Amino acid sequence: MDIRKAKFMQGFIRLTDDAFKKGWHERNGGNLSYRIKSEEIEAVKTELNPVGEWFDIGTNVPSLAGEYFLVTGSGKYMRNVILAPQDNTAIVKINEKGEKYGIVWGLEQGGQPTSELPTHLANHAIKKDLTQGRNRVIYHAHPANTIALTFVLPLEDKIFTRELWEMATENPVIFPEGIGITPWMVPGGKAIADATGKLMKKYRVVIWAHHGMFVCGDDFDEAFGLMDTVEKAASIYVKVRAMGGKQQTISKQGFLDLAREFDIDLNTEFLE
Ligand code: 2HA
Ligand code: ZN
Repeated sequence: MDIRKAKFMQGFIRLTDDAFKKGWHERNGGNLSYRIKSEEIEAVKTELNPVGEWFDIGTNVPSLAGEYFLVTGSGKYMRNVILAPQDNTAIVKINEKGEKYGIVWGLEQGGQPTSELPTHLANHAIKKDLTQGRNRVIYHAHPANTIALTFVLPLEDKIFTRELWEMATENPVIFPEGIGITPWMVPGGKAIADATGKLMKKYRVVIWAHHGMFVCGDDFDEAFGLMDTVEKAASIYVKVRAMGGKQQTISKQGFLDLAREFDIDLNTEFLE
């Protein structure tokens, strides 16, 4: 089967195209990865090349040994994925120690997987374990309102979570565990991967100050929906601040009632 026609590729492409149109991916900003199911890789096996060269991941992910990932390419543009996935994405295989990757498909005009590969794979390893294998998508974008908030709010999980919960009644249902924030860090390496991974053990959304956001999901809809929800909340917050600030909001009791009615495990630490 032509890999470009595979359902997982179609889902991947739809996310990149929708997300570009949302304005979250200027130039080569952002990146996406998907942990391919064994039956999906089996169906396209004849299209894959043998690994030519093994490259260091830059972090250790033994629990991902032997797994295949579809990832965006470093320096490639999200808006071009739909036109030529074979040039702008790659399928990589992880070696048996979880220390190296090899390219088995894509990047036909040359290139490497996303510069944020260490963060993507570290997060995949954490989420695969925490969800008994259900989580398959890790996604990074540069949505403007969320980034704007990191210049005006204290960089604390509790403050971001509470403000963004307040901005839309159903937000606590969508991210009941809250949101993690890292201080500004140099992108692309093990340090930011470790910092993000630490937060991803508790949350499904991590904001990188003055840079962007990482989310995860069992599928493309969940990951895209989570990014969209947080960014929409941030856009409401920006409007509220621009109109002179909150005059009223949802009460602590309101959140507790919501949690009870919707039967969600709300992180009540953030209500204090
Ligand atoms: O340019 O977004 O964080 C890709 C990125 C790096
Ligand atoms: Zn980025």
